[in-house]
Amino acid sequence: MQNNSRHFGIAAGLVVVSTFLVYWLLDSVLRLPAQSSVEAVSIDRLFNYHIWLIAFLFSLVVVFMLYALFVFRHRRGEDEEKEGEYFHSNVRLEIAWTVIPLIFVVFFSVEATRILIDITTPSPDEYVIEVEGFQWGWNFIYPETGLITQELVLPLDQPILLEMRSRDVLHNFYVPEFRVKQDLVPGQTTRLRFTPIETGDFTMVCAELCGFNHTGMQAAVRVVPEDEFAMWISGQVAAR
Ligand SMILES: [Cu+2]
Repeated sequence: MQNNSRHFGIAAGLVVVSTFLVYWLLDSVLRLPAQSSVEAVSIDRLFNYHIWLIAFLFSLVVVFMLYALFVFRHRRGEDEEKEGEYFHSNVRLEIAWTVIPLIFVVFFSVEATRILIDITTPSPDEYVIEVEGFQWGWNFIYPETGLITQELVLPLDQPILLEMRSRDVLHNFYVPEFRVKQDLVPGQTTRLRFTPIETGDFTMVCAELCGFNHTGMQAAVRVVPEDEFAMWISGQVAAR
């Protein structure tokens, strides 16, 4: 029994070391795009918790398996009939493997719900832009002026509400740097909220397989300071 807890202690230590190593490896391989919206920060935090949990669960399984394979392997000259100690049930272990996953599941449910509520709650000063998706392109309609463009220009630090409709089949609005994502559903108006926090050029891609030219269904997205946005709007209106 003394020996069992020593083996368990070593394996547990290796699980901890392996968790950090696997996390570091996944974090270096899965480089995420820049965080260019307010929402991206909390979505990435949740994503990061998942990567930690994945690193831990992977280590838990693989370390115990490899430890058993190497440390308890059959050695030359050892008794062929030798078998491990037989035991039936282990109440402490069973309680642990029920309660610990339960804590994780509850934590993830609460945290995910909290973030979902946070990123979908309307803010009072939203700037509304209508989005129309079709096979295979996008129209952006600025309701205040009736302006219709194929490039989505957004004011910096301004909460945006997209009211989205599809002319034909399912499409999906997705700018990787903003993280948020929403389907366009024929016959419905779907809404997407985010606040851009970085100026620059981005690419919006359709993220719902929608036919032959789905991969070409992209649109330029440009985030500019508020005064530049006002100038762009008046310039576009004047040029009509
Ligand atoms: Cu599409």
